[in-house]
Amino acid sequence: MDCIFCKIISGEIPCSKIYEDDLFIAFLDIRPIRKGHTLIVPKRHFESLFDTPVEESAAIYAVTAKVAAAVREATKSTGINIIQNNGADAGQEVFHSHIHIIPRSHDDGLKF
Ligand code: DGP
Repeated sequence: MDCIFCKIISGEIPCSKIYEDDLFIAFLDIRPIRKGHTLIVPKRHFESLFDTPVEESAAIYAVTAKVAAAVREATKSTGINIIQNNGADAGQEVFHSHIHIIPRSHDDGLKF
């Protein structure tokens, strides 16, 4: 399967990894909206939220909360957006399910 995130998970393609456990990996987004923009990715390949087992979705949220706290601390952010794009019409570009952690600050100019 030609999946860029599967290649990152297998180590075929490098990434700036900031967290890993048996089920998930977190690494910096290659096109960050803000410094510290991080992706949480299940190691098993699911296309989107809709084919991810509910237990894995629950587990990824717990990991996201933990990693988001670390990202907030590391970036000295005063806010964090948690975003998941599901489907091309929702802006999904990589069809391996993932969650974005986007650090925010007052007057950072972002509008979402
Ligand atoms: P989405 O639009 O939700 O599918 O977001 C996909 C994100 O993945 C996008 O913000 C850029 C990021 N991305 C794409 N290719 C790579 C890559 O090779 N390495 C890393 N670190 N991030 C990537």
